[in-house]
Amino acid sequence: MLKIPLLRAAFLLLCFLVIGIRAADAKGVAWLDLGGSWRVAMEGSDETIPATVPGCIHTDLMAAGKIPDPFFGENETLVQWVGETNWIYRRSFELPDEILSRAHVLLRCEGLDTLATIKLNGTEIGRTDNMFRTYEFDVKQLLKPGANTIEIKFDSAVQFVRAKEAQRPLPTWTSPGTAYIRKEPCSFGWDWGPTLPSCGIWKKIGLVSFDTARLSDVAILQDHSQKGKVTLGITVNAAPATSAKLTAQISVRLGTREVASTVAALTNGVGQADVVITDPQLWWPNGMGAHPLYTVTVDLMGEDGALDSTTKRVGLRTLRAIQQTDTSPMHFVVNGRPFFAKGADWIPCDAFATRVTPERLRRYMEDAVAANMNTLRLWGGGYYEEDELYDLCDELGLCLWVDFKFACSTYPAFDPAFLDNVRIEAEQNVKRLRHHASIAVWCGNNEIMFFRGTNEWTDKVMSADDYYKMFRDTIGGVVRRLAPQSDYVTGSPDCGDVHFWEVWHGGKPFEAYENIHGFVSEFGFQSFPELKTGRAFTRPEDRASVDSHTMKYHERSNRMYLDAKEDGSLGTGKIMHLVNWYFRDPKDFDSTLWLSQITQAYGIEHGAEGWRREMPKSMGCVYWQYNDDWPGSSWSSMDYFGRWKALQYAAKRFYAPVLVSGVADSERIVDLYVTSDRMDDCQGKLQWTLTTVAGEKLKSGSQNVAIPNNKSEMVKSLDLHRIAPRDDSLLWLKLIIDGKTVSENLVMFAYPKELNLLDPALATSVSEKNGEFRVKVKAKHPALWVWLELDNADGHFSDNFVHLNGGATTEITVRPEKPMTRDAFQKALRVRSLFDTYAH
Ligand code: BMA
Repeated sequence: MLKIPLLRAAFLLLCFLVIGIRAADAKGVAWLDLGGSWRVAMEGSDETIPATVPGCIHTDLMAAGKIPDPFFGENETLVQWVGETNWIYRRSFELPDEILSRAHVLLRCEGLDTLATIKLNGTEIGRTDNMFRTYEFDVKQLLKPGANTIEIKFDSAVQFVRAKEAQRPLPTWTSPGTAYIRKEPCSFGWDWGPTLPSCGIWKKIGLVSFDTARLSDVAILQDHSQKGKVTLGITVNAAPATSAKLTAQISVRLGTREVASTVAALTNGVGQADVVITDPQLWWPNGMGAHPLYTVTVDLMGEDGALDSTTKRVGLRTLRAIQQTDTSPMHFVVNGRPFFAKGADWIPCDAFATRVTPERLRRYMEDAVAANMNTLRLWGGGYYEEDELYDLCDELGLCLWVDFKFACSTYPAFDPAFLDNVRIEAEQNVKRLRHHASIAVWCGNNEIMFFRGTNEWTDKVMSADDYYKMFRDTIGGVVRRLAPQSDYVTGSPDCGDVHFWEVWHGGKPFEAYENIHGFVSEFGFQSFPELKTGRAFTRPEDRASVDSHTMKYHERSNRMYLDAKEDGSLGTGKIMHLVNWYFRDPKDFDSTLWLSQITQAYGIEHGAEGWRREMPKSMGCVYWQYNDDWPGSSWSSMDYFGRWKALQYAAKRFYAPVLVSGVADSERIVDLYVTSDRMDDCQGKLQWTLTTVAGEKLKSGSQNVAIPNNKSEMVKSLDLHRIAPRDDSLLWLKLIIDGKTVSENLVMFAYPKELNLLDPALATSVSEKNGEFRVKVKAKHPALWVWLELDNADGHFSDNFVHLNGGATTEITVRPEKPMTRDAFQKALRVRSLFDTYAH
């Protein structure tokens, strides 16, 4: 008798180890994970290779040595056949009895990319066509005890869209026909990323089994109308609807302390309860306060005990996106307080989404906070991000502008089946994400308003009717119904936000930013990545110049536009045009890369400081773009490897909670501004020093300033006409609060290229403490954009690209990514400034 249970236990243990079954737990819902090792083959071929699930065909082929790394050189071109091919994923699995013995057994696929045909034990159970949806199939009757097989065939998305486009072309700026499929738009290529449309099981897959019912949805609304308390209105849904007596036990915790609890009875699968939280700890964006999160646990109880359980973390806040009116720009309001949105536009951080780890996401989000951002816009051409990203933004106080995944194209809203597919996609993602404190606004699409015509579709536009049917009624309807406390806008820039592209696409200089105002949700300028990143995708000969074929191949701008040049020379030319507009000729390849970054930082700072200065006339600055999905030249402030470009350091300064800045007119009258995003009023001391370019002091002064909260004010006007030669003076600004320098800035009266800088003779000294290095840099003469770099090593730099007055010293802390001896550090350290990028 003893033998059988022992064998059973051994079998179950084996199942656990082999396929990661989470055995039927106390809560009553069991999950048999079908991720892990699969095999994949080209349709029609007997040759299989190992596959990893979740994963995608490109990473499987790379791991098997069947294709080269598409990110290197021009390999992307060589692997285009992968997207043209149909692929079949297969595995077998052992089925433990307790899965099969349950009343309900479902195959749950949280992400299939994209045109999938699923077979279980040889029988087709369904077809899917939307990578953004979760699909479930009732498979109880098809499963058998012991060995079972599952097979998922993915048809080529590239061939599918080609055929659709041939039937009826859709006006677009992107790859023709790709709007016909609900698949990550930018996987077909974008003006910053490669064309690598993949396929595969890109999210979790497994069997869900349960008896009576399980939780199908939990919705949480917040009522802040009464002082001293917040009421959570919680609606619990269970499925299937059953006659069994069900209740939901609801508990709310702050940290480990339970702050409220209640029980709701369910009728026809629905229960509702209010939970009152007294002395609520409010959630605030980064820079405005803390970001406490309350954990709401819902236990679904049947007559015999627990059936299912879920937790959701919520932040107690109201967060609104107020649309533009005649008198005020679009702006965010948190807990009744309007605030200036400071941030950048997020794109997928890898062309292969399945390679993105929670650790990588954490780093990006922490780096946004380190750059004093409070907002990220999750742009519409990527995919709906994983829960981890939203969790991080909740924890860190980053407000999210969430685009639905539609961008730069018309979509077949004339097809009812397509609209229905979109509706379900929107419902599922809104339900999954709506509780996150970080979500400030939902937005139907990116830039499709530019394709909105009048009555009819033409070869250039979609009908206004279809536009509104899809973005206002279908998607907007879902948000209004499922997330009624969130604001929704049909598109960006549909709601009075601004996408300003006259500098990059229009070829104007950075001063053009002065002509626009409001909530600027896109504007940007490209730069080259630094040499270490360049080495990751080029051969030595490609690094002879930024005009080498491979360097241009990794610059994608303007391919999407009419003036496209396939070889990337247009984008590279645009970078160099403004480098030369503001700076002198860089002396070599490496200097060109860095000088392009300095140019980018100089330009974006010009826009950002201007909009912050004029708040509340402008209330948002979200630059394009935060990150990259492959190594190359782009608008990003952090490259594919997460290396900070000069712009990211500049952002840290121009997004500082309190900013000092100056605007000079052609007569050298300089208006000095202090802009505060703080919650409280404070006092500060403003210091200013006028020097020659050689560092000789011409004049200086200081004054105490009262700094009101959430306000920007001009605090002083200096008339330097007589004493400041236009191209031979620099005005150094410093703002001190409570004895601490909170903001420093530099006003120039001429373009940097007009300044005859002297060799600053930078002197460096290094000290080490606990693996961190303190680097002191002293300049003999004014040094602009002083930066540290580690050869062949990465590290975290407390600051970089700083301006140093003659005789001044700065101290930068460097934490190498991998431990380094002091000797190795000193050998790897390079300290340079603008002066070093020119030939002398
Ligand atoms: C914007 C974006 C993107 C694009 C970027 C740069 O309009 O919405 O589609 O990558 O410009 O051109």
